[in-house]
Amino acid sequence: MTATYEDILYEVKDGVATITINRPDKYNAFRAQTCEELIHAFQSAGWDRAVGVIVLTGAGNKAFCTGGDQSAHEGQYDGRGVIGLPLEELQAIIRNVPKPVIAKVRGYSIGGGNVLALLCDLTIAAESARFGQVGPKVGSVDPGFGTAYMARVIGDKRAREVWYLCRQYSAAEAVQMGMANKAVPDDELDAEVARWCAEILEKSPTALALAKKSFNAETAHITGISALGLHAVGLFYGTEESQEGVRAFQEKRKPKFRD
Ligand code: 2NE
Repeated sequence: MTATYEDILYEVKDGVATITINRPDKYNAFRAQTCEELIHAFQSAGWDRAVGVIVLTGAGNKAFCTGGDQSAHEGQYDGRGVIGLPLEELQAIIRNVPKPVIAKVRGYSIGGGNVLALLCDLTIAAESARFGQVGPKVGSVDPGFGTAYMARVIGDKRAREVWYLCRQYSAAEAVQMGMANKAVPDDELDAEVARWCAEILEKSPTALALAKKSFNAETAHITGISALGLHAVGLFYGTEESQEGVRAFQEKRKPKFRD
């Protein structure tokens, strides 16, 4: 069955499934429907024997993904799940598909979008890429894979800096801190990712699946932290403090959290 998607593009070619978030006017932010479609596409690619590697990317050159769609967010997002997004399922499927997933990052990789890139097995970035978290600037946080797993990937002190200061980091800085594997000039990104895919496709699929599952096993407990944390975030979204963060972003002004 071929699925019809509105928010994403899905293509399988020469053993590579490419999943593209296709909302460039929203800097590829995800709404609930985007998450549902991504889950479906990852499930299709994950169990399609013709697919050996999955690439996640964003349409256009402005952004890979900028997290939850703030225009679909008024105390909650617009779908199911404790925060109105099936985010736990989306994060889980990226980890659970028995194939390497590569994040191909151009432009902004921000907020919940950066957590998706973090969860991919590998990240290849264009030099234009900008990485960062914005949750505490907009009354949110991703307290599970966004925080605890990030600390596992880039180190505890660095992860706290990323979340507490909400700065942006260049592609070169992301490589230096271990948030990305490689940075290349923008016009070489597609070819570089294709080379990584070709090398992976030469390897034993079962050995790769076992390697991926064994890497994941060590951080499997974060699923519990995430479930608990996102329930708390669902409650936080009902507060004036969180809603001030969303309003400030929509009104393009600094939030007044301490009034
Ligand atoms: C991405 C960034 C840094 C870009 O900044 P700048 O200054 O270059 O552009 P601007 O004007 O902020 O954004 C350009 C256009 O893209 C839209 C903006 O509203 C703007 O639209 P127009 O005014 O031109 O019409 N845009 C960008 N990101 C959007 C988004 N996520 N949703 C809807 N529209 C978006 C800057 O825009 C930025 O910092 N964006 C962050 C947005 C954000 O708050 N994301 C959610 C974080 S929380 C999250 O993802 C999350 C979580 O933490 C926990 C659980 C689940 C989700």
